[in-house]
Amino acid sequence: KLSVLSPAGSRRVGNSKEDIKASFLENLFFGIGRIPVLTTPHDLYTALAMTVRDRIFQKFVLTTETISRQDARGVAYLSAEYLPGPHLANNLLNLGITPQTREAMEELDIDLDELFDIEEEPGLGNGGLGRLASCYLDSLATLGIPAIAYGIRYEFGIFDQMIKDGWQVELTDKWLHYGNPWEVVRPETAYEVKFGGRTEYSKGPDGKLSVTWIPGSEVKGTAYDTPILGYQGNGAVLRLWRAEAIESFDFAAFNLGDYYRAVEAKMISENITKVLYPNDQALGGKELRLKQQYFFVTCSLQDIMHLHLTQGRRIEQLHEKFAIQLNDTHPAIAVAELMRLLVDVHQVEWEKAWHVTQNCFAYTNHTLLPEALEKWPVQLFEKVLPRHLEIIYEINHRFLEELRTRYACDDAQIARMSIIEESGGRYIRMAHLATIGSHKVNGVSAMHSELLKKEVLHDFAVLSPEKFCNITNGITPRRFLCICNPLLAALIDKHVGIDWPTNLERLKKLEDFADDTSFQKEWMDIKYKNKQNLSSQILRQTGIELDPAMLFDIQAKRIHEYKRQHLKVLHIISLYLRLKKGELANFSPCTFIFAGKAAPGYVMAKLIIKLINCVAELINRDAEVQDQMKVIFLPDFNVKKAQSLYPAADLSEQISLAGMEASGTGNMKFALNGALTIGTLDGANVEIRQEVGEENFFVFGHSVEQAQAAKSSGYHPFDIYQQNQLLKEVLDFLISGALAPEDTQLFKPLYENLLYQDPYMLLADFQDYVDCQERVYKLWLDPGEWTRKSILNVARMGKFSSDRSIKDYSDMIWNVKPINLM
Ligand code: 26Q
Repeated sequence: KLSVLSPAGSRRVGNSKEDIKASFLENLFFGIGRIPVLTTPHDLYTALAMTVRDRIFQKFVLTTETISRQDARGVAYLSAEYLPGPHLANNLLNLGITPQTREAMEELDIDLDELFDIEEEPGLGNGGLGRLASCYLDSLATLGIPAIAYGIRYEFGIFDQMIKDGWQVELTDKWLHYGNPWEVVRPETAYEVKFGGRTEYSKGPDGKLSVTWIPGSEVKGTAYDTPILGYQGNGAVLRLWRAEAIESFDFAAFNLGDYYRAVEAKMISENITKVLYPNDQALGGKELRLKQQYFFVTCSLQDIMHLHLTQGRRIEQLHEKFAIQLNDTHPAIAVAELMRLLVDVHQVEWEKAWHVTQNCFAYTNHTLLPEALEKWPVQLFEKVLPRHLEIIYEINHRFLEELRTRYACDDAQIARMSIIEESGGRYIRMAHLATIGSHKVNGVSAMHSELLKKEVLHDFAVLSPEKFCNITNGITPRRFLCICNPLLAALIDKHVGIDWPTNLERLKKLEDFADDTSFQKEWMDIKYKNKQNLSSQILRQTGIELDPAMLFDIQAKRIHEYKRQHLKVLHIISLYLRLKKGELANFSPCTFIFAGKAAPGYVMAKLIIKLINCVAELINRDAEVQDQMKVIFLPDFNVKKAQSLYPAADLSEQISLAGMEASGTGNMKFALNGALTIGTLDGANVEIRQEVGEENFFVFGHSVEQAQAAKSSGYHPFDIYQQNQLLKEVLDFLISGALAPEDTQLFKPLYENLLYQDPYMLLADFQDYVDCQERVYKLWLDPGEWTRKSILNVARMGKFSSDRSIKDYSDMIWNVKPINLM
């Protein structure tokens, strides 16, 4: 008899200033239960979050209702990582109630921006891949495509970064410390997860062989739901799994009456979702990581099957109702797990099950780096997932048989394509499992998708070319323009109308104003204000004062050798040395800002952070260059910090060695906020340059082909060092003692790596980079021309909306459509 509540007119979901104020006060009283004098700023934040949550739930319940009524085909997005960023501002924007909420708070003497500042963001990812998943969920919700995003509710997300003495120090993330008002726990939505043990074969009464997996241990995964509201309308859900102990899971211990060991094992079982692995380009092989992956995959697949079956459908039709996307290989065990659930649990025949599996899954690859391709030692697999190893062997056996008979492949090719790597230890190649088990495989930029077919998955692409496609990454313009750059968003509203956040191609209209000097003036003023705003944040955080009139040159991303933050450092040192010698003729005063975390075990990346801070220390203290340059390392880069960096950038650094960055998405966020890009022909840079026009993009460096040619004909960085006077001076400066007087050898490892190996070819690109920067400084001297290019960049970024990406996925891979809100 319960029908969906539609509390129209109810204060609890009313959208007027008065309604919001009334429910805020109610939540403060009934939801927090504090007397006024004891109310903390955090209480105010929570009360407002509760106020917003009520309004989200109203919309959310309606969307869910519509989806189930229409029996629509939907998407299940499987990702080990999400980086949603702060929820409050985003939800206010999507509900369309930011202005009246601000006023309601003002009437209570509360500054809404201060409440925004209080929110701890969920750091449930490392970087690009996790943030992409969140942009995609935002677009799925906005477009009204039925979607559930599945993942892991890490108790400790990505570490907080502090800088001590110039070195990165990691602190544990405590995002749940004050509770999380945005999620609801669903204790009745929980599934059992088995690990280890062995398999047993038995013949049933019908003579069929059936397999039983007798686990060594078992845990339970409980669902935690966060409703994700789309812009002005629909909703999707982020369902994260938390590992919990179940009674009697350590059978052996219980039978022996070893109570203490059983309790200890209980604690161990809850470890599975304790912490996010902070590596962004895999350093795999860890048992707990494999358990995390399997844990969230089986919970998600069991949940999908449950949803499917409770709608009264047959299990053999699963692929007709669900498209399941694998965000990289982290959830690739899903291929074997779905086969197990279908064959062992639901007694579906192998061939039928395989048809369902292949038609459900599609796989997105995010990397070409060989060291980042996930592979698991067979032994470890056998220990943790014995039944899955058998299933993978069977999948592989059938696949290799087909290669032999249908495609007449030779042994060498069969060895190359096998799921099992046999040379030098036996490993399971997760990319092969994902590719074989999917009906589509995509790369994340045009260039990356081509390289994927040419290199990493070449054999597969030759045999099944129709399986491969490209879907260039995108970013949500709601968070990365409306929220982070309200002044620019308002200016755009005024000149192109208000529907650009969901039709980003509308920005084209800005081209009409690119030459308009009064528009240029407004554009510059906004950039200046955004730079002022960032400067005051940096002053608060680092004590360093910046001049917003300087060119703000920013590189913000994970610290990685392939991303070449140290190339930027070499360039800064070169400028400094030339300035000191009075050799720098046309230079524009510059503030160089770095931000990003290094994986805690990545020694070279941490040394690069130390190097940046040593260079900053030297330059910022040198009175002679005070008006010319400043260097900042902004600690603890996360989504919130990112939102104040992008709008303040004049120049965006996208300088990875060509062929290394699958796509990049920071490149898009900077350009959408009016930064010009200096970049290599790598990842999505290629497409950004194509869109904004070659004349509005600073390109430099070796192309992929040139880099490969240089490497195969024998790359000798030492020769370049000897031949380039400036470069030699810069590199020698690293070990001169000027940077680290107390330890002159500190940067020797970096120095030697560059001179004798230089795997990412910094030396090969150095001079071209320096020359290209000179062109940047020359343009900066002409503010009108710079601004014209900045406007054109924004105007031509339409392609990079994640709405476009999601439409591409929907048409090319998922075959799904928006629900009908009728
Ligand atoms: C795997 C196994 C064990 C431990 C950690 C991992 C792991 C975790 C995260 C491996 C990789 C990642 C993240 C990768 C990532 O962020 N890749 C980036 O994805 C972006 C979105 O497609 C691209 O724009 C970037 O170019 C790509 O580097």
